[in-house]
Parts: sequence; C-alpha cells; structure tokens
Amino acid sequence: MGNLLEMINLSTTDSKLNKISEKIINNERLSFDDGVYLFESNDFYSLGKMANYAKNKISGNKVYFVLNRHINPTNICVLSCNFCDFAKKIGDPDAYEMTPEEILGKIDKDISEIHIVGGHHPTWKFEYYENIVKEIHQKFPHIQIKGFTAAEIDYFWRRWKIDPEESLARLKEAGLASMPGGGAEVFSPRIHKMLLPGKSNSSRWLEIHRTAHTMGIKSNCTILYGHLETYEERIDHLIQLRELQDHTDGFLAFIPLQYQIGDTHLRKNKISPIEDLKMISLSRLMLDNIPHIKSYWVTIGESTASVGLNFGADDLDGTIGEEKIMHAASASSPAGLARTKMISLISEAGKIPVERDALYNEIKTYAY
Ligand code: V47
Repeated sequence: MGNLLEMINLSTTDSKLNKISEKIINNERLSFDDGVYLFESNDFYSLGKMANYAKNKISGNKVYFVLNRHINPTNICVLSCNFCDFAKKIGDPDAYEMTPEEILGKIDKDISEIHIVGGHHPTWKFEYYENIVKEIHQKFPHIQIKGFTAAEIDYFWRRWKIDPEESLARLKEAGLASMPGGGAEVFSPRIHKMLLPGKSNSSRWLEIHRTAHTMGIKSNCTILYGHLETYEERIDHLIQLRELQDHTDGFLAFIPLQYQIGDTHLRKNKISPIEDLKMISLSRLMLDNIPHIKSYWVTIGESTASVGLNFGADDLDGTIGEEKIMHAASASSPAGLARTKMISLISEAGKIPVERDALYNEIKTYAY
C-alpha cells in the first residue's frame, strides 16, 4: 500500500493520515474519529489531495453549474433564530411580501432551476405557496422548481395542520421538482438550543427528507458552519446525513454554508478560507454516498469557491441575482453572463464545466 500511496501522491509522514488515505483508496468508510483527526490535522495540503482524489472517483474532472434564480417570497418570519439576518417581523420597515405576479416577473425563461425559500409567515396559507408553484410551473414548464426547506414543510404542519406527506404531495402535484437543503443548520442539540429555539429539530428535519425521498422527491442537504459549533459536531452532522442517505439514496448534493456574521455576530471574525476548504474536503470524504458537493461562492466568495473545486467540490451552484449594472453594458442576457462567469471560474480551476438542471441532468459540457 505504501507504493500505491506514493504513486497517487497521497503519502505523508503522518502514519495516521496514511491509514486514512488507504481507506479512501480502498473505498472504506471514514469513521467519526477519522473525520475529527482530519479537521484537526495541520496537513491541509494532504487533506485537499485526498478530497480531490475522492471527487475524481465520483465525478472525474467535471464540475457542474446551474443557471438558477433564488426567490424568497417573504422575509417575514415567526422565528428569531440567532444566526439569521434575513427574518423580519410584520411592521418592520425592511419587511416585504411578494405577490405571485412579482415573483413571475423575476423569472428569466433561460434558466433551468428556481430555488424558493422564505420566512415562516404568520398568516400566509399553504395554498399561497401551492399556487406560486402552480403558476410558475404553468408559465415556465421547462424550469425545475426546487423549493421549501424541511423547516418550512414542518411549519405548514405546525401552523395549518397539513402534514408533510400531504404538503409534499400537493406541492409535487403543483410542479415541485426537488427540495433545497436549508434549515438543517447544525444537528447538535446544544447548538439547536442556543441558536434556533422553536425551529424544527434534527430528527424532524431528517424525517421530512426521508418522507420526501420515499415519495420520489430528491433533495439537497446543508450544514451552517463557522459559528459556535465544534469539529465533533460538524462530523456528527455529516454522519447523520450519511446514514439517512444509506437508507434512501435521495440526496443529490451537500452544501456547506459558511455562517455570515452580518449583524448577528455569533463570532468576532469570519472564519478563514482554509477552514472553508477543510469543510469542503471533509464533506467530500465523509459523505461517500452523496454524489455532489457544492463550493457555494455566495457565502465563501468566488476565489475560495474556485479553489474548492480542487478540494473535493464538484459543483459551483450558479445563482443569478438581480444583476443590472453589467447587463446594462452588455448585449448578453443575465443568464448568459452568469454562464460565462461559471465557465471561466471552473476552467481556471482546471476542471471541465458542465451545465446541469436541478436534478443533475447534464445540459451541456463546455470543452476548454
Ligand atoms: O437554512 C441563514 C442559512 C440557509 C445565515 O439546496 C445563513 O441547493 C449564512 O439552504 N449566514 C438557506 N447562512 C440557504 C440554503 C441553500 C443555499 C444554496 C443552495 C441550497 C440548495 C440551499 O441559509 C438557511 C441557513 O442555514 N443562513 N442565516 C447566515 N447569517
């Protein structure tokens, strides 16, 4: 094995790291202790090589992106999670509510995915959301709708007594293609108590994704990292996701979401790019059964996200925001601009850009 480690350039002077590399080469599952050891190791370079090796075994040299649009119908939320800058109360000058017409007006027909996530609104009925999905699906049948976190699905039960089986069946019937991974935060009960009292807990989050997978609805999963959680709590979170995936095979992608300090200030300074890259690498290595890992440029920035493509990630996501300035100076559509940017970030990382839809069907490969 020593020779094989050297041949694929994974050999280090740390025998414990070499043992972990051997497991990766032999497709053996990493343990909780392996994960914590890798997080604590200073051999960041070897960690990246291991994660890139594991990524190459799954998706070769490809890196995916999607032309998508995030729609957040309202920021009014009954919860007050301590990490969230988005939520507002009714009457707050920054609170907003979008009408279905406003939502339809924000959609560019050239995109492949719409991501819908919003606050837990105190009075909006479930039918409002069902109707939004129906209207988008009718007007843009070619765009896949990825919508509603498990926390929102749980809220439809708590607020309107519509259980997850029913809400998911009705949303699917209206045109929902898949579910995003938000609302998971960190499964640790310690963190849950400190940061999100009142929000659906980890077992409920996992149960709702299990239900969705059983109903044929694929979903994503996330972790919110870089605040008060420990390495142990991160690894435990990853292992809980891995265990559910063993049963359902319904997760498409995992997205590590770096905590943005904003006005909530759970920590003084933003964590370092090295920590972001460690998180991406550990996600790839621990989640051996989840096909895709995102390097989510919206939270870690374009530069770190591009480096993340050599630390185990195989997806850049691709959010098209309300880009107006560049668009005014160019004949290209916002979707066209987003596509060019994604292709160049991926190519610069030495990978092959592949445009995908929400369900990871490949739309086009861009040779470079
Ligand atoms: O669940 C809230 C997070 C999530 C903050 O499934 C924060 O493809 C950082 O889930 N700093 C929603 N994050 C976003 C989300 C997502 C994003 C992109 C792709 C996908 C996908 C899902 O945003 C929430 C929460 O974890 N969040 N506040 C904050 N201050």
